[in-house]
Amino acid sequence: KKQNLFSTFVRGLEKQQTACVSRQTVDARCLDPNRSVGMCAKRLSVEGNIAVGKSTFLRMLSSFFQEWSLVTEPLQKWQHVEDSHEGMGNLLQLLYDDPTRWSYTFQTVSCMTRFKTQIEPLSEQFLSRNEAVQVFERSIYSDRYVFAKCLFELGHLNSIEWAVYQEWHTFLTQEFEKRVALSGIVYLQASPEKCFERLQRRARKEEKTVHLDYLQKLHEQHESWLVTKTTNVHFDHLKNIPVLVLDVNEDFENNPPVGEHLMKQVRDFVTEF
Ligand code: UDP
Ligand code: D5M
Ligand code: MG
Repeated sequence: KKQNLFSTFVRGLEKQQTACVSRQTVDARCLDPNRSVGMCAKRLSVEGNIAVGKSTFLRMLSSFFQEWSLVTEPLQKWQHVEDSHEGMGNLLQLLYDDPTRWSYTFQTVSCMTRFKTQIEPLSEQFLSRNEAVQVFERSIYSDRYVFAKCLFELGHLNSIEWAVYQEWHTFLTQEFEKRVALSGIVYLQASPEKCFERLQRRARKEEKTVHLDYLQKLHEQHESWLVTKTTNVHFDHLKNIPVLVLDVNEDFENNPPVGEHLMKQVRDFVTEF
């Protein structure tokens, strides 16, 4: 079953690659030898712990920067995975109910859906703008350097699953390197306690069993990857990527001056590259 998922995934990627290559031939900005293929737009990911406020932040970006393209996390796809026997399966629920059984499967599906969204071709109309900016909620990189790594360290991925995962993640990321590369990362940083408070307020049914200590572990993974940079990353384009760290402990959703200040920081960050 895992193998089937994987071959469907690779076939899907191949189809999308053909579509994007033909689109790129008509986009003059992509033909500029100084702009690498797939980097026709400035591409950012918004990273951060569960319930820190990423989706809220993307909604705010979409109202401040109406021309930008915002791509939210494909969460609904994980909640409705086709199951030929049972109809639909909720992989997020399965993951939290039995992480040791489902972590590897979850990583294949979450990474596959993120790959698909990251390599999705952009419309010519969008690319022809003076400033084409695309923002993703998380990325194939946080999948690996935050979640998969954390689940391995917690023992929910065994060493064989972790090795297999890393092998295909490296292979696909290298194959699609320019198409999945990002120009920058915005890291929404808050204490695990603040995230836990927001997680409880949001009360997503699958996340009832998420405890503070899991958020603490994920927080440490984000800090090692994006702040202290002690995580060993395997891709050159990711090693020196600009990172904007935004402290979002203070409520920005219901506090316009705080929200506006964050938006301005993103605006300045984007104009830097
Ligand atoms: N939230 C909040 N204040 C903020 C940002 C978010 O109260 O400044 C709330 C938001 O309304 C939601 C919860 O925190 O109930 C989690 O936010 P979101 O779903 O955006 O987090 P994500 O998991 O996407 O990071
Ligand atoms: O993230 C949505 C939910 O999905 C949250 O419960 C974390 C979970 N998630 C996202 N990516 C992964 C990976 N790769 N492994 C395990 N769990 C994951 P939210 O932060 O609420 O937008
Ligand atoms: Mg979200």
